[in-house]
Amino acid sequence: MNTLSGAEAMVRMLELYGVRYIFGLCGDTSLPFYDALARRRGVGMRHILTRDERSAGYMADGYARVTGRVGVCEGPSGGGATYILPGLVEANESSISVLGITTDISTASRGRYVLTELDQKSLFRPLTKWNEVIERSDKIPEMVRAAFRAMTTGRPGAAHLCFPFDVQQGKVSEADLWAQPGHGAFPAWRCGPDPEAVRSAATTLLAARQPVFICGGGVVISGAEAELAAVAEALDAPVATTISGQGSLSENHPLCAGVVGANGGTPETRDLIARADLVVFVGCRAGSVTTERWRYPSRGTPVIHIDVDPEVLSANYRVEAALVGDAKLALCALLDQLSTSVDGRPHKAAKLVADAKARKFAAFRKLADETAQPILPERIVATLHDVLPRDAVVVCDPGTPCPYFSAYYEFLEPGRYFISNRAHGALGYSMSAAVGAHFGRPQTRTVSVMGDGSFAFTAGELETIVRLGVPIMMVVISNGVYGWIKAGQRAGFGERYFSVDFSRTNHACVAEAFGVKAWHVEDPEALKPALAAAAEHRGATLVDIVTQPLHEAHAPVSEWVA
Ligand SMILES: Cc1ncc(C[n+]2csc(CCOP(=O)(O)OP(=O)(O)O)c2C)c(N)n1
Repeated sequence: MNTLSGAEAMVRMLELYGVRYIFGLCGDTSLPFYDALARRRGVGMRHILTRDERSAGYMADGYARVTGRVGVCEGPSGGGATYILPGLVEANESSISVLGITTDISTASRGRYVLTELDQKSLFRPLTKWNEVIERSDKIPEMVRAAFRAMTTGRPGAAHLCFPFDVQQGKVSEADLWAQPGHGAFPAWRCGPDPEAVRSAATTLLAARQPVFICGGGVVISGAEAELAAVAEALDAPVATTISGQGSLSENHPLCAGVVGANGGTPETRDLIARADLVVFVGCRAGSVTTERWRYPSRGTPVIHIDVDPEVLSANYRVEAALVGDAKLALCALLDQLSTSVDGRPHKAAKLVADAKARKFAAFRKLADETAQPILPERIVATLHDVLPRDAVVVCDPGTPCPYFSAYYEFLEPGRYFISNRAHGALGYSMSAAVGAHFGRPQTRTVSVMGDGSFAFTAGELETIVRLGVPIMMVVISNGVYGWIKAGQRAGFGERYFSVDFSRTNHACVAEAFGVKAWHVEDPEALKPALAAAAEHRGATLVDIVTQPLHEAHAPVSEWVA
């Protein structure tokens, strides 16, 4: 019988699942695992060494979002485990398949006050879809299979595997190493909805005069963009999206109404929802931001809801029809049902959408053309749209970037071109997620847009970017303030500004010190040349832009508190 060490078996299992990159940071409890990785150098996975385990988690997340493949990150026991956690939580709540491996002290040393000892299983229990400690080396293959099965089937999510030191050193039979085909990518083993629910949904839809779709992240995760377009066209229905749902339909499709909700929605897009006599939520939780605290649509509006997770359906709205299943299969089934009954419906939705967008973009354009100083966020969005290729991947942090890009940046291709960490919105996500996205789609221009608050959370990864030659473009919206919170103090707390301002940093100088080519821009006329040069440069770039703070801006935000 051929045997391998536990660490070798783990590496081989990940390879069998098609894992090409593993993002992580070293530690003493990881030494056998690193040695096994070292011995597969050049043949197996590539290890991407990060400067913070949080970043490793976010890189795995960004990689998974653009590829649809499981992202993998790793970190050591104790502090490493606590630091990798934010990446797993965000992925889990955003329905993205990310595996986090934390190494651990030996099982035999537990309870003896060994440095770094921590109950890692309990730490991850409420925050992951699947979570186990591997207690014995011979269990490694089946544990890895269980983790991949859980991450990729049903509602995708994150898994945590705790990998103790002695388990890494034990023996595993080579004959036990096999992977379930199809579980390296998500969603796997798709399930379709009850045909009776599909018939009921079709009848309700055909009786509606002005149905509107609101799509969440589930459409792009499921790859249901073509099916969505076909159903919307058959029904002549506008399609709005949540922030995560951007890319469900190309922004230049005549039925694409853009983002709705408190963060990125505008009065014009809200109006389309207010007029609807039926709303269809697809792969969307109908949460507080999307619905502006359940006001748009109003509670009385009839709702059809499609989601892979039955817990989501009817959580916030009473539903006329509940389609439990994968978005692609559900829309396909709906299309089949509709195609037998749709007959010459009046084509008025495209005009409604075009009018709403014309009004929204007229107001935007006026601000984008202003040459005020500090530079307006509108000008940054418009200029980036001008200089970036249409297939650029844009990763946005909370603060100014997320609502502004959601409202006004037009993604002209259907699919995953926009990424933001909408589950928990932790500052400092976008730089690392952009690195991961670059590894997933290396031929594409990947851009991270962050506030100066976010920059300070993640600046250490500039070293990773330079060391590995990752050619991402970074944009820092520099306003010297936690702007989102200051805007909240202005809107709801009598402008009693408290503990939100910080001093301005020259982020271009910081980036240059790491070896990144950088520009510092204060003059609105200098913005386009700097962004264009950064977009064209072949290596990593950073453009630091002194920007109007959010509390003074015309932000597309109707509520500052979620
Ligand atoms: C880790 C974390 N801590 C706190 C918050 C709360 N928060 C949301 S937006 C924001 C301000 C963001 O500031 P900055 O990155 O400078 O962007 P700006 O709002 O100024 O554009 C804060 C503190 C958060 N989202 N994440």
